Amino acid sequence: MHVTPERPGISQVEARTALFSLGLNPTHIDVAKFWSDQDKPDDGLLDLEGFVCLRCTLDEDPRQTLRWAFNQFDTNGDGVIDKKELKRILVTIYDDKLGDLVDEEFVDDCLKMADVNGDGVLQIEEFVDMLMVRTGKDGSSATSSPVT
Ligand SMILES: [Ca+2]
Ligand SMILES: [Ca+2]
Repeated sequence: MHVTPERPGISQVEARTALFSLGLNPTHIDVAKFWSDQDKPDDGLLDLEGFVCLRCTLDEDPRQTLRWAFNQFDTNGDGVIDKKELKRILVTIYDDKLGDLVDEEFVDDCLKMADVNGDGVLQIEEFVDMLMVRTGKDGSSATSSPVT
């Protein structure tokens, strides 16, 4: 599954299939409940952010989910998140469709903060650490080993 700007979301059936392929085993009821929690009609489509949330609710290891999300956001598949891809992530996180908050400067600042090795793009570890800190699930130092 790959959500792209041309394809804004996935259906319940696709979400369940995608979760199976990721090694999870959600029931119809789990997925349907998530849909109703999100206030979506049964045939409504889930966007990428919603799917990441759905995965998080079913998965006990958020780092695994974030690694998976990294691959979804790496839309050109070069194995790193560049500035353009990061901008899309930030717009999603802050739900900033109007672009009031997420401007070039904001993206630059976030990139600078997260880009630990200074090569101008985000490697998977930098991406995971950035979001772990941002979501408050792991406030520990970015250089320590994962908290279990
Ligand atoms: Ca990329
Ligand atoms: Ca980097």
